[in-house]
Amino acid sequence: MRKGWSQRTTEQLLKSFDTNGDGKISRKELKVGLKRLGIRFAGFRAWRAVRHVDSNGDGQICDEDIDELAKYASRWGLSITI
Ligand SMILES: [Ca+2]
Ligand SMILES: [Ca+2]
Repeated sequence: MRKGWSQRTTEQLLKSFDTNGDGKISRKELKVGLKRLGIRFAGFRAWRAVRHVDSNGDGQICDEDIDELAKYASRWGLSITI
């Protein structure tokens, strides 16, 4: 885990991936967001992440899942530049 990593900032970053503004992050939105950050294997990571954190199985990351996603995202070494 990197120094200076803050879960709340990560959550805000992840929420900014919600491009259609429905309050949930779809697998596609996550993929696009990760790509934008220059994360490699964005599609694969997005797929794994949604499978891992999606609690109700609708394929979308909603508010209650985003906490888990932020924890999960720390594995990617997300560096926060917002
Ligand atoms: Ca969305
Ligand atoms: Ca869900």
